[in-house]
Amino acid sequence: MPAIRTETAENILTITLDRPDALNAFDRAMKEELLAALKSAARNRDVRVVIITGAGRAFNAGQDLKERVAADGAGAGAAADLGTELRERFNPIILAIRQLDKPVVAAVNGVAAGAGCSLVLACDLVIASEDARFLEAFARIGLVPDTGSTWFLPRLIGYARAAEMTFLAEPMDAATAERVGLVNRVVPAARLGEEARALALRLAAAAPLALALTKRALNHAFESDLASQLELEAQLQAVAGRSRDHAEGIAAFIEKRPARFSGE
Ligand code: T3D
Repeated sequence: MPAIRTETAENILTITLDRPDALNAFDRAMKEELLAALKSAARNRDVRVVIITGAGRAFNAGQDLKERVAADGAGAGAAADLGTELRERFNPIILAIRQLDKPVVAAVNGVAAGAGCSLVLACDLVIASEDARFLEAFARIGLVPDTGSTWFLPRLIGYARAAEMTFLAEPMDAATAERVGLVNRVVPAARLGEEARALALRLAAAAPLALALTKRALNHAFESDLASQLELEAQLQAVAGRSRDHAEGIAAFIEKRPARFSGE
């Protein structure tokens, strides 16, 4: 059985992590299927936005610890080279999200723990149900936060909060996550699907090339000094300024009508 479900409609690819009995924990199949879906989204011009969500009551509980124990035999984790697992299976997913030149929205329906929390942090926008919880679970099992958590967390919520969240490994509720800037907005559980879709539709109607170039600029922002970032903006704007979408945006403004962007 596939570990994820995918559906494309109205230029939105929805990826549903689909192992609800294991709280959608990452087994080998889920890692491979999620990476394949993201790569396919990169190639597919019909896809303008990606939503990642979870089936059942959880978003994702991180690495499947039962699969890890089964793979290690009685050694309960001691045998696996987790560095290799990260380099070969988890990290490519995070890089695929950051390098995808389309917005990725996490629709967090429940608990996001371990690498599941990291997955949320890597997305461009996060919309969370009131039931969502965010747990940097790693310290509970004697591990270091991985899959990008140590990179994203201090940038998103500051060092002190990142240290508290990772050292103490206590869940953060949705309201707190919204207040500290870990998520964009919190909505009632029953409305998560429609709110995520409404947000994705707005993104799908925006100029695709402009969003792609904007994501590229934002990706660089934390790494560059002001002068370099100003130069990058100038280079990207030169590209955007030559696009049909820019001409269409201006025409739509003058003609007082909604713009129809093609991505060209
Ligand atoms: O190993 C490597 O490859 C290195 C990379 C590591 C990346 C990581 O993600 S490490 C972190 C791994 N994740 C965790 O440590 C989280 C483990 N889960 C939990 O702490 C809790 O389940 C939750 C806080 C997420 C939710 O708690 P709760 O009380 O709502 O649910 P529960 O009763 O604990 O879990 C429900 C079922 O899901 C249960 O199965 P059962 O007893 O009904 O058959 C539980 O075992 C299963 N489950 C939950 N998390 C995982 C899992 N099964 C396998 N792996 C899991 N991660």
